[in-house]
Amino acid sequence: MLNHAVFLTQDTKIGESTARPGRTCYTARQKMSRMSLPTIQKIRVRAVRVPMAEPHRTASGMIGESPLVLTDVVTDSGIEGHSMIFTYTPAALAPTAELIRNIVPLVQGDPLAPTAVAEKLNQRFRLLGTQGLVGMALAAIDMALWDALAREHGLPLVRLLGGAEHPVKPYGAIGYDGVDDCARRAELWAQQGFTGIKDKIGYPTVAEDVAVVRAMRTAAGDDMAIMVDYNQCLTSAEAVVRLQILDQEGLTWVEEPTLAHDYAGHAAIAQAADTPIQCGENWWGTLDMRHAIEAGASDLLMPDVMKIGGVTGWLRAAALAQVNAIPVSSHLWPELSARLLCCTPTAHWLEYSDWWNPILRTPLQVSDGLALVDNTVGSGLEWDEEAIQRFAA
Ligand code: SMN
Ligand code: MG
Repeated sequence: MLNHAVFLTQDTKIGESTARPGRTCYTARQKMSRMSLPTIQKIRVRAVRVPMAEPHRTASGMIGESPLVLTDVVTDSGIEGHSMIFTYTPAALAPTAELIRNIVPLVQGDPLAPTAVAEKLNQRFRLLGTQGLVGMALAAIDMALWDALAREHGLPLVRLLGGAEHPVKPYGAIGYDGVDDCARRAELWAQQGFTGIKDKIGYPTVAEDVAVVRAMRTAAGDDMAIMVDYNQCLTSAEAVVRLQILDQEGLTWVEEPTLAHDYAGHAAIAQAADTPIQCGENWWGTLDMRHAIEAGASDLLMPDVMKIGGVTGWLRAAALAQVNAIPVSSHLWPELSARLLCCTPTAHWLEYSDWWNPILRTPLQVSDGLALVDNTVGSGLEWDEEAIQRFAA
């Protein structure tokens, strides 16, 4: 129940009660929450470097560990909301954490109202821009605020957003690991019941790309949905040539064949290829997404909950996808993304990843090829404090 939404209409002030006496009985806690919104009291920011069991290789570089910034918003009602930001490289870890800390004074004392805070912070950073580290810092705060708001109401995030939990379809990730390793990993995902896998390609020749795809097909079976990801490594002209060959392989999508922000280049590739083009993990905010849709750059959409602007950005992206009738998949953040996909009208695939499990007490569970969205209160993040201390940066 989003009582505060009632208070934020134009003709009522925050904290002003609109309850009509005698009509409804409220508990003391409900009365409190109708009286006033909790406010942001403090924000704790920590950096960790979480080791990965195996490095993840792509055509555009390797991820050998997870540099994460953990943000905890504490309200004056004693509620804590958590979020996690992935900085890809340790070089960006300390600056991102510092940036979030520097933003704290701008929101301290503000009501626990994520979309209002997002509007305010986006306005504050208009001159600098909200891409890059600024966007990541704002998303850290947004995601933690939504978690806190759900906890404040004693609700799972999905229910706070008006949805109902249900299992979502995950796919497993495979790196740029060559024919034998990719086939072996494809078989492992199939054995675990996964119905989709995504592999990194962009080998020196398209013949090698095809060889890897065929080896995975043989290993995983004809029913496996196979996606491939070029991680932006081709020119659009090269991509047109390669995709016309890959069109024979029955792929579910080809991801980021060229530079993520080359919408015209992606549109040309999408025109030339039959296989759906998938983009989105590098779009900063819903305006990038709108430009990509308008350009015809992508047949499918996969916003990244951090780069798209946190939960607030995701909800807007989901609405944009719905009015354009385009399927939406997720990128990393499996716990939060699974919940958001439950509230996304055109939900498609969940990208499964266990990279951040070492610091989570309740990582996302997958059973019989489905990711299970449970009804725990909040957005599904509970810290393993001992592990966080061990991996502190
Ligand atoms: C990816 C994710 C995380 C690190 C590097 C690359 C990616 C994906 O492109 O789609 O998972
Ligand atoms: Mg990708």
